Amino acid sequence: KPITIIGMPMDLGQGRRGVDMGPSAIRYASAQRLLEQLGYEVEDIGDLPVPSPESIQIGEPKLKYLSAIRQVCEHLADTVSSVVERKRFPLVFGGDHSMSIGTIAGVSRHYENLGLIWFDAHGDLNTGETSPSGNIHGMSLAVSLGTGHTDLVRIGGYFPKVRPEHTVIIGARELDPGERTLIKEMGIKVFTMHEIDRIGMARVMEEAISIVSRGTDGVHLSLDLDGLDPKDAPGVGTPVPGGITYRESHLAMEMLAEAGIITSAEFVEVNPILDRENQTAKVAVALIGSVFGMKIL
Ligand code: DIR
Ligand code: MN
Ligand code: MN
Ligand code: MN
Repeated sequence: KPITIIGMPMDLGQGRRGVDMGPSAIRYASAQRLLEQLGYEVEDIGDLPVPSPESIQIGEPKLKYLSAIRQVCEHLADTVSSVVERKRFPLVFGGDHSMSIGTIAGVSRHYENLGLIWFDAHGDLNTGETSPSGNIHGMSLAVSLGTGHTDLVRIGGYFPKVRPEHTVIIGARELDPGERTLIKEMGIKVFTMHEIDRIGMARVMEEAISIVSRGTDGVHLSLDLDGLDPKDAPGVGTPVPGGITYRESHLAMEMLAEAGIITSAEFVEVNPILDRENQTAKVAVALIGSVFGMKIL
């Protein structure tokens, strides 16, 4: 399937500068060339506009930049949706994780039941009420499941975008109290670092693939680079030690490629200002290669 790259220089959903340069960093690491070498037809439609935080009001401290995030996510949803309509694979480069509200709103429109893989150190399951930070990048999974501020939940004009039984989280190791409650209430399957240590990434992915493909007609991969260990992916705004290794993350992507289930993907939270020699964007590109079928032999 032909691929369309979309850049989302979103940085309003979190507190550190530089993540708006994530799409440039991923492009600089030669994402398009790698995909073309793998035999794909690739177009890059550039970056969507995002206002700089200096130019707008922060608004309500429990939901920082709510109104601007809603607007840019509506725009991203329409853009992603038109890519799917054109029978192309949407591959979105971020940008902080609040952008997923838009990506998923655009994709889910085209599927009866969308499966979702949330690869992250965090749950992103806060609401304005439970969030310790007021940062919307920590709320985007909750919003996609239909929980949170109505301006966000209704992006794209419908909700929820995904159901908890079609969602898995992989790599979690830092969850807030309200997020744990929501996981229990909704019955979301979470493969924490404990499960990855205990049963290994191969079995985790077998189980994850079976959950997200059961009763679904498409699967979105939302990969937060902070899911990886900060030793392998230092260029992220909220690093948490004890994460998924470079090899484990490749195995996960290779197993997704073999399963052939992924219908859209986004790689988020790459922050080149906090990085070392663009290492994190390079890891993102290597993982993109694996999801799209790159093999060692
Ligand atoms: C924290 C951090 N749970 C919050 N979340 C992050 O602010 O809601 N998500 N960093 O990626
Ligand atoms: Mn995240
Ligand atoms: Mn739908
Ligand atoms: Mn995270």
